[in-house]
Amino acid sequence: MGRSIVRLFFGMLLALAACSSAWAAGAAAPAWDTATWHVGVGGESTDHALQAQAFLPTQITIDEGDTITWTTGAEFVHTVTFLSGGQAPPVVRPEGNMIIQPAETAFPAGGPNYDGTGFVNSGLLEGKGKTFSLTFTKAGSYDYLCLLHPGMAGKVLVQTAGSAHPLEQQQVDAQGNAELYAKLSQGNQFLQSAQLSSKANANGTTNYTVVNGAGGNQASVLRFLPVDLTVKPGDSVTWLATIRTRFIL
Ligand SMILES: [Cu+2]
Repeated sequence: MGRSIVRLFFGMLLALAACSSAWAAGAAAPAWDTATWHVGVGGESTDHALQAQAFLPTQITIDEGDTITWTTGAEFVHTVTFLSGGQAPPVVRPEGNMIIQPAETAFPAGGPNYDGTGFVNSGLLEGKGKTFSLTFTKAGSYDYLCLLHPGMAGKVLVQTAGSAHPLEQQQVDAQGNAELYAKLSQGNQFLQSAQLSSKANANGTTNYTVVNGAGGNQASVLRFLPVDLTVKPGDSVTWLATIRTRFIL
């Protein structure tokens, strides 16, 4: 028993030696190391009320040949989309008596490599833990966005291959967490400062205004504000939309 384990161990050593000599012969060693980076897509409070509609962190610096994997952090829906100077496709489009979502918005397009040109889209990333990866093959500064949420934009700075990274992944994560905290705090301020507005009618009834959420630019509240409202028979409620979305024709 003991001897067979020893034999197995030496067998593995021999196999390793064979592999490394093949490597030394120059089979497939890359000229430099490439890295895979992680960026967050959105985040939320545990009750989903506060949403950060942002890439976390908003900006990242990588090298040519590196890959970014974006991962969603909220039970929400976002896209990771590079327009390369082109027009954003509509989120929805009327067709006959229906409203449809165009395939170019909903489904993945382009990738897995990006050289700064063309339309590259993750498609709808719905729910937490969804991923999208892209490898950057050319140095440059590239803007990207979420097709669904105005103001949800990010930037990738790609340095020439082999350049020193200004931040390591741990620092990128810390930056992303700080940005997430700031946006959720802003959302919480919207929630806490929500005021009930009402006006008295001549007949003695009251008209209340309930706001459909608040915020909308990277930080928002997905709740009717106020959350609870007590009215009397005869009173009326007006719901007021305040959050900007691209769900328009
Ligand atoms: Cu989004």
